[in-house]
Amino acid sequence: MTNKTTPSRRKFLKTALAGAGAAAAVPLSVKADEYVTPSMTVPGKTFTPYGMPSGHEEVKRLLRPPGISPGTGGSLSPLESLEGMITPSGLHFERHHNGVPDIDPKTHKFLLHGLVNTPLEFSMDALMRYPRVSRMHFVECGGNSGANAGSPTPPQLTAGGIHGLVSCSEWTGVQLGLLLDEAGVKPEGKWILAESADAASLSRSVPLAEAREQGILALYQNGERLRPEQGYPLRLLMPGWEGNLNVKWLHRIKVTPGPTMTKDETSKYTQSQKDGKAKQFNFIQPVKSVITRPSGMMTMNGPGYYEISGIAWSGHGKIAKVEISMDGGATWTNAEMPGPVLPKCLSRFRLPWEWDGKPVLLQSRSTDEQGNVQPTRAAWKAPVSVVQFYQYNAIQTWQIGADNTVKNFYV
Ligand SMILES: Nc1nc2c(c(=O)[nH]1)N[C@H]1C(S)=C(S)[C@@H](COP(=O)(O)O)O[C@H]1N2
Ligand SMILES: [Mo]
Repeated sequence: MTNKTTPSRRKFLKTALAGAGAAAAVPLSVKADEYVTPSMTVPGKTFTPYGMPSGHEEVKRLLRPPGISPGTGGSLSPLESLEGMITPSGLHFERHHNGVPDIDPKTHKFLLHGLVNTPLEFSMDALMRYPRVSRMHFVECGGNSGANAGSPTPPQLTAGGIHGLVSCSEWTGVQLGLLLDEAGVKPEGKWILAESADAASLSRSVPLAEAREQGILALYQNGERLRPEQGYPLRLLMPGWEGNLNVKWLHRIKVTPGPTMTKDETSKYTQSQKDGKAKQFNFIQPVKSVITRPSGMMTMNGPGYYEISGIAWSGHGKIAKVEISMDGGATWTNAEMPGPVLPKCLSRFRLPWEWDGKPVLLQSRSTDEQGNVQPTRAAWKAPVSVVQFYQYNAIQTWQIGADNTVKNFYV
C-alpha cells in the first residue's frame, strides 16, 4: 500500500496535534517501566478452530424488518463502524428475496445451456478445477440509499442505516468467458439469463459481450468459500453492475437471443421518469461516496482535531477524486486517497480537520475516471418520478451542530 502523506498533511497534523487540547492523548500518568496491565498477570485463552471478533466489540448488521415472508428483506453493513475498504464477510450486507437456501455443494450443479454448441453441466468439484481469478469489488443494491430519495424529510439514521446496502470483498472464482467458450456460443446468442436455486428463483438478463468479458462465477469471498448469505456455493459476479443481477446460489445460465424480461427486470429495478415512462436495464451502479466518520447519529467531542473519512465507489471504474465541503457545497477541498484505489471497488478517503465548534454542513462529492460526478439531491431528483429510488447516488449532507449532534440533512 502506498502512503501519499503530503508535506502539507504532515504540517497540519503536527500543528493540530501539538495544540493544547487538540490531541486526544493525555499526559503520561503512570510509571511506564513499572506499569503492569491485568492481562499480563494471567495466562491467555487457548485456541479456537474459527475466530470471532473480540467480545468487547458489538458491531452488527442492521436488520431490516422482514417483508411478506420471513426471509424477504435485508440487512445493512454498519459502514460507520468499519475501516479500510474490505467488508468483513460476517458484516457484508444481505438482500434476500426468499431467504437463504441451504445448498449442499456435493449435489449442486451449474448448467450452461441455450444457444451453445455443447450444453454443459458442472459439479462444484469440476468448477474447482478451472483456473481462478481474484478481484476486489463492491456489490451495491440498486435500492441502496433509497431512504434519502423517497423520504420528504431526512431520515435520522446512521451512515449504514441509510447507505449500508453496499459492501466490498475479495472475490475468487472462474471467469464466465472461459466456460462460455468451452460450450461454444452460437452466433444467435446475444444475451444470457442467469437463474438462482433459491425459492425466489431470481433471474436476470445480461448482454452476452459484457457477461463474457466481466462475469465471474465466484466461489470464494475474502479467502474462504462464499458465505451462505452471499450465495454459497456459487454466485454470478458482475463487478460494478446493479446488485440484483449478481445472482446468488447460481444454478444455470442460458444463452438467449435477447433479454428474457423476467419479473426483476420489468416490474422492478427500472427507473420511472417524470413523463411516466420507465427506463429499463440500468445496469451500472453510478459514482457515489459517503462520509462515514463523522456521520449520522454520532456525537462530536467538541472542538478540536478530527479525521474525516469515508468510502467512494463507481461501477464505471476507479475513483479519480473525492472533494469535501464544510459549507453545504459552496466551497470544496480535495480529500486524500491514500490507496489502494481499484476499479469498481470501495476506496477510502481521508481529510485531517480542525473543528472550531461552529455548525457545519459536511459533504463529500466523488468523481470517477470517466468523469462522472456525484449529483446534488435536487439534480438527481429532477428527471425522475417522485416514487423513483433505485440507483440514488446524490451527495450526502451531514449537519454538525454546535451542540455536537450529527444529523442527516437535505440542502
Ligand atoms: N438468488 C438470489 N440472488 C440474489 C438475490 C436474491 O434474493 N436471490 N438478491 C439480489 C439483490 S437485490 C442484491 S442487492 C444482491 C445482494 O447480495 P448480498 O446479499 O450478497 O449482499 O444479491 C442479488 N442476488
Ligand atoms: Mo438489490
